[in-house]
Amino acid sequence: MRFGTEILKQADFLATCSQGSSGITRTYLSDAHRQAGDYLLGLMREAGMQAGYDALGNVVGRYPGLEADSPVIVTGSHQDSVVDAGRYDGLFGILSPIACIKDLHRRGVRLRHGIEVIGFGDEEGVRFEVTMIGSAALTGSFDVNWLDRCDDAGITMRRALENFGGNADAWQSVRRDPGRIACFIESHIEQGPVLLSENLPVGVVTAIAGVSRLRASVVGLAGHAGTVPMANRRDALAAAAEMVLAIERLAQSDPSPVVATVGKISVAGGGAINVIPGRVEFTVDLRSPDDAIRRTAEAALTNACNAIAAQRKVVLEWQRFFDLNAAPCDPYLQEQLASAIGEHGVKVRRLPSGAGHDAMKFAGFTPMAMLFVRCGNGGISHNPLEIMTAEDAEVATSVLLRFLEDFEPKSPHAA
Ligand code: HGY
Ligand code: MN
Ligand code: MN
Repeated sequence: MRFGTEILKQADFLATCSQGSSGITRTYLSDAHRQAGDYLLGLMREAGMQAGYDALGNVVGRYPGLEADSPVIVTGSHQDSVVDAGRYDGLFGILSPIACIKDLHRRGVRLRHGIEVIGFGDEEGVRFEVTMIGSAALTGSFDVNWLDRCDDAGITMRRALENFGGNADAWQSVRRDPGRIACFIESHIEQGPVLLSENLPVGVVTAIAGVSRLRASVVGLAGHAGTVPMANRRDALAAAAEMVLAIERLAQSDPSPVVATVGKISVAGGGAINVIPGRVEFTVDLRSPDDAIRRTAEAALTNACNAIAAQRKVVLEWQRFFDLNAAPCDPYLQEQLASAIGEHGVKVRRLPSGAGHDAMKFAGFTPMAMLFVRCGNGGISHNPLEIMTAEDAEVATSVLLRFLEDFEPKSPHAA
């Protein structure tokens, strides 16, 4: 194999770049981020690229093309992870293009267009609860207020950047001119069961689901667990629990493809075994490939929770802190990916992405496309059981290389 075995070995090393005592967790601007970033820079330089960190800690590698003033192909994915993650989410989309360029460099081949590979420092949003920081900065939607957001230890993003060796004040230098970019393409594990169930190694993404993220704060009345009669309680956790189940029921009953997840819930101060919880916060992650359906679902779930709050006499406040519309993938690029797949004798399967990706930030900024690669274990992801094979890594990387080698920007006159 030209690529697959090596890529999985590299992913195995990157899995050791982790914080905490067990599992894989690599958050933005952490020591683990630095360790993984340094390793990726080494791979990029070995592949003949000029490589370094940008002001926000993204890893950037460049492989110049024959035509210096032609727009570049940008590819890549995120190097951060969720808590207790798998080892391929994001990273495959950085390692695969590096392997492509290493192959071109070995053969002494330069393509017409330059290629830029980016390892985005944050996509999951674990540390500062804003996601896709790197791709947002590249495409002009970075919010300077994010620099003042604190992590759980009270460290601001600004301070974390200084500690990392970044430069918070130079965040605008990360922004790209869309006129200098021919397209953005991201390779990523599917994180779902479709390719696995149809026994296909790769697929072409048609669109990425839109996502709303909300934080609910439920305020009741703390009290003595032993003395307050049940009928007199305004128990914030019991109210939140009823809301969580109502959200699940609404998403389950919605005939359209809506998914809703309450991923975090906490009692203020951590709670105590003998105190009726007075204040609870929980998050909602709501997704649909159709933005109108997502908006309707969001109204339905907030109304249902507001009704529960009224009935239980607790105060419920909502804060929507993240909202990204569904991102269609460029049809022309989908065609180019499809022909690269066809040339490998693989049936072309088009499918939507339920998971969010950095590629979303490029929609409307530059033509964007995604290549999915099969993952095993039922397609599980955001879980240490996430798995892929060297054979599939091989096919996906070979398809990406063919896409890069054959890339022709869509002519302005093309239909
Ligand atoms: O949440 C997502 O869909 C992505 O993994 N950040
Ligand atoms: Mn992820
Ligand atoms: Mn990902």
